[in-house]
Amino acid sequence: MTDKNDILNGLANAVVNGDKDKAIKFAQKVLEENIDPYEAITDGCTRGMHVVSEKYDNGEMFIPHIMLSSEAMNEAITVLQPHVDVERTKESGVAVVGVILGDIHDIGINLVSSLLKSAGITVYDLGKDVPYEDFIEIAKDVNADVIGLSAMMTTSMMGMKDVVKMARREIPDVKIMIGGGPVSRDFCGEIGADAYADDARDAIEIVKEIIKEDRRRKASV
Ligand code: B12
Repeated sequence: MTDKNDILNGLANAVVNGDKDKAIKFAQKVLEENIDPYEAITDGCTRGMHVVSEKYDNGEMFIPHIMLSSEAMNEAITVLQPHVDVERTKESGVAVVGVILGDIHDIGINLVSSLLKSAGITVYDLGKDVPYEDFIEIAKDVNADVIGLSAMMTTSMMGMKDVVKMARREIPDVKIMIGGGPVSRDFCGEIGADAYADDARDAIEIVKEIIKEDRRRKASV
């Protein structure tokens, strides 16, 4: 039996050090010791990534190192994510998600996307650096209920406003949910988006609620 804190600290350190093998090893230990895998993602991997960010801000770490940390984090998430306990929705629903144009930070949206799939939602994940009109075209083609937009930079997040405008014009029934580091509930209100979540688990609950509400509304007309 190993102490939970040691395992979560080990995972965080593996991310900080960009050590893929250790990240996988500690992620496996999380499962062996029945630690909540989502807690390990937030309190292990993401905590490690915050340390990386601070070191980057202080000039102690540079981009090549952050890339190694990102890879280590992704490896750990690949082991942990299938075991995250997500309640499946009874209704079927469709989401189109992606990281907005000019932005290549996709760790967060990958997590949102895979948890949505685990919850039973059909997900079209457009990846990163996605042109605004692609969100609209694909959402139209697949008859989406929700578009999930991610941005990690103060510059790229401004494009969310354009996507909301285009969506209102072309697919007014589709709800727009936004998230990512610099995004906030206030910003969501300012650009006229429908929902904001600061974490993948909250995002799943919001999407389920949007779909439930939509089906209720359609049944009553
Ligand atoms: C990893 C990282 C990188 C990696 C990205 C690898 C990858 N595949 O994603 C690499 C090294 C490539 C990179 C590059 C750059 N980066 Co960088 N990066 C980071 C870092 C350290 C961590 C981001 C991360 O993955 N966090 C972990 C995940 C799990 O958290 P998350 O993304 O926030 O996601 C959660 C929530 O936000 C939410 N969520 C996310 N998306 C969505 C979407 C929806 C719909 C919902 C509901 C919820 C939701 O749920 C997620 C899970 O719970 C951040 C620092 C930070 N503190 O965030 C800087 C940071 C984002 N990067 C930054 C910068 C400046 C850059 C570069 C421009 C650097 C450069 N000079 O080249 C380039 C950008 C290139 C580009 N065009 O995008 C800045 C942005 C500053 C700003 N205000 O705009 C930051 C904040 C660093 C800093 N302190 O300055 N980066």
